[in-house]
Formats: sequence, C-alpha cells, structure tokens
Amino acid sequence: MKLAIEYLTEVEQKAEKILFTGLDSAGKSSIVATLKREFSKIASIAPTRGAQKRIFNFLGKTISEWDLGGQRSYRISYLKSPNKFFENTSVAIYVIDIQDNERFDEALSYLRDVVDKFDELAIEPTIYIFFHKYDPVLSQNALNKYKEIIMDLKQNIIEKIKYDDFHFIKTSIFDISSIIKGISEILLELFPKAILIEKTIKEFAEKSSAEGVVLLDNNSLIIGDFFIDNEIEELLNNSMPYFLTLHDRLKNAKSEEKNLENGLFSIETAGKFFIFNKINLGDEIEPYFILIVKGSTDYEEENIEILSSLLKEILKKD
Ligand SMILES: Nc1nc2c(ncn2[C@@H]2O[C@H](COP(=O)(O)OP(=O)(O)OP(=O)(O)O)[C@@H](O)[C@H]2O)c(=O)[nH]1
Ligand SMILES: [Mg+2]
Repeated sequence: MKLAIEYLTEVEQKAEKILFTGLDSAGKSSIVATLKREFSKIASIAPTRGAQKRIFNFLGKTISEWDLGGQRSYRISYLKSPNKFFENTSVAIYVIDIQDNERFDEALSYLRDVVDKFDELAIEPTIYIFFHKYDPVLSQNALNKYKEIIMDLKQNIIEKIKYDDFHFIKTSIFDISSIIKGISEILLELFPKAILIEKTIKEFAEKSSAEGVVLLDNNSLIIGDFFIDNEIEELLNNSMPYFLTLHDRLKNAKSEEKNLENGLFSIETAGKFFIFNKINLGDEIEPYFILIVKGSTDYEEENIEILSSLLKEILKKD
C-alpha cells in the first residue's frame, strides 16, 4: 500500500510535531475534532486513512498535528517506514480505548513497536498515554472498575516497556475539558514562555479580584489559568466549553451591539459572575479569549488592556 506522505514541506520541518497514534477506533480523530470544537462531526467520523495532518499556531509557534489512522494495514506501513511517520516527533499521544479490554494486549504491543521506532530514530519524545473513553456518564461502579483497569494498564506499561518519559492522562469526549486541558498542558510543556504567561495571569486575577481566570487562544487551547480553589477550577473547567461554543455562534451572527462585536458578554449564575471577553493582540497574533469568574460584575477594561500589552510583549518573537 502506498501512503501519501513522501516529503516534508519547509514549514513542517520547523514545526513541533505532535503525533496521535494507537489502535483503530481508539478515539484519536474524535479527540482531534473535539479540540477543533467540531462536535457535530464527531458522530460521523470515519476510520482515518493513513496520516491526517493539520498545521496550527500555538503561542506563536507552528505545531504540526499528525493523526495516524490505526487500522492494522496502516500500522504495518508506519512501522516499515518510521522515518516518514515517526521522525521529528516532539510529543506522542498514544490513545488507548479503556472500554475495549479484549485489545489491551494488542494496544500494548503496538505501543512497544512505536517506542522501538523512536529508539531506532534516536529520538525521545515525551509520550502521553491517553486512557480514553473514561466517560463521566458511566455509573460510579463502572468508573471504579475502569479506575482499576487503568491502574493495571499503567503498571503493565511501566514494567513491560522501558521508556523514561511516559505520562498518563484520563480523557473522554464527553468531558471536553479533559481533552482541552490535557492537550493544553502538553503544548505548554514545549514553551518556556508559559511560566511567564502563568505569572501574568495570576497578577491580572489578583488585580481584578477575580476568583478564577482562563486564557484561551483562538483554537480554544488553554494558554494559562488561575483559580483561588478547586471548586472554582472545576466550575470554570466545566463551563469553558459552553462559553466557547456560545462565542462561535455569536461570532457568526452579525450584531449591531458594540459589546458583542468586542466579544464581551457576562452571565450571572449561582451567585457568580462569568465574564467572557476577547483580547486583541495586534495585527500579527490572532486574538485570545479570557473567561473570568468573580463575585461582582465590575469589569475593569483598564486591567484587560494592561494584560493585553503584557501578553503582546511576552509573545513577541525573540
Ligand atoms: N464512549 C466513548 N466513545 C468514544 C470516545 N471517543 C471516541 N469514541 C468513539 O470511538 C469510535 C472511534 O473513534 P475514532 O475517533 O474514529 O477513532 P480513531 O482512533 O481515530 O480510529 P482510526 O482512525 O481507525 O485509527 C467512534 O465511534 C467514536 O464516537 C469517548 O471518549 N467515549
Ligand atoms: Mg481516526
């Protein structure tokens, strides 16, 4: 079988490469679609043929995302030409369907093959194992069972596959924030600037007496966040996807209202005020979005402007 990728463009060569791999039907393309907020497409995703690539920008860097279709015939061809598919990987995300216990052995065996290819290519990307389909809609009993399964799998992987840089994350497309948070953390690891941004957000939160702040980029990835406690963290994580979807809708609707044009809206619920706003970062960088939760509605435009100029400074190319 002949697969499409024969050469890398210049842009791709310079990009940080994120590789999604694992068995067929593990959920890789659904995760990618969730990241793109293409929820309506998820139900009709077909098995991926060969390597599906996308290029996007994160914190001013180019990321190339590779979604490797996991059907057996494809896996065989990737392993035969590792330099075409695995070369240059910065981060590998290995997706395992935790609800498909009959294929755990096969999943671990292919993981070992992939690790062997990284060795062969003399690269050491960080490998994130996604224990996927850990659905919050499952009953408590089922979740407990899956927790045990995950613990066993983890132990098995650590014992049987020698690799220094494994990380483990539980994800589900029914918990959108598990995916956005997971991928954002992975990408932030690649950027030393992330620490500076985190600090800037904390200062912003304190100045504007916010209880929680999430800063997102135009791909709805989290650039940084701040929470006064776990309760606020959970509240914001759970509501973030809805704000993003709402924003998508409003963006496409023509509005005469100045506030909506600026991307600003606020909602009061459960005694908390949620404020969502666009942050303009000049002509060269796509705007970011900020979600703030606080105990009062007062909204300091001035602080947002300070934040915006600090971010511009941090994101300037060095
Ligand atoms: N219950 C549940 N099902 C999921 C989840 N994520 C994906 N699925 C389902 O799993 C099936 C396979 O998903 P895909 O995203 O096509 O899997 P893939 O890994 O891209 O498969 P290949 O392209 O063949 O390698 C689909 O029916 C999805 O709806 C999840 O978090 N929970
Ligand atoms: Mg796929």
